[in-house]
Amino acid sequence: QMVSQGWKYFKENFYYFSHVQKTWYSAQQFCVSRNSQLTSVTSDSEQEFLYKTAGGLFYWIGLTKAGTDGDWYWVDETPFNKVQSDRFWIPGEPNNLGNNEHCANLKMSSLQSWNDAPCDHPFLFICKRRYIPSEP
Ligand code: 2F8
Ligand code: CA
Repeated sequence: QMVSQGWKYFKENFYYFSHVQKTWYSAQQFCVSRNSQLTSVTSDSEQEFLYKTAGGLFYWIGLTKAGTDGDWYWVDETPFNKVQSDRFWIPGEPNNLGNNEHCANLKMSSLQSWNDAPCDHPFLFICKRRYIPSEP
């Protein structure tokens, strides 16, 4: 049923690749309205699934900055592992261009695919919702 609405299943989660562009927070609100959140990324296989499905288009993911130190965190409350996540940034990113790039998107069709960009810029976006099939 979710599949017929465009959701794609991968390893215990459903993912929704939007066809319209929204700002980061508006995208997150849309995801929440669909019982989901902007996607976290916690493994090579998940990153590979996402960039291959993204097909080179730019998509917001659920990574943004908090606090005075500007530490990155996942909006779905998955703990952000900086050491394990560093390899997913495009070389030279995050560069906080114009001191105004506090949200991250998937930009390249590669394991090194993340860029930080202005949160108020409209991009496509990816929602993620946990789904574990249970016995009937
Ligand atoms: O060259 C990398 C640089 O490219 C763009 O700025 C020119 C990106 N801006 C947006 O996506 C809005 C930067 O984030 C990126 O670092
Ligand atoms: Ca950047």
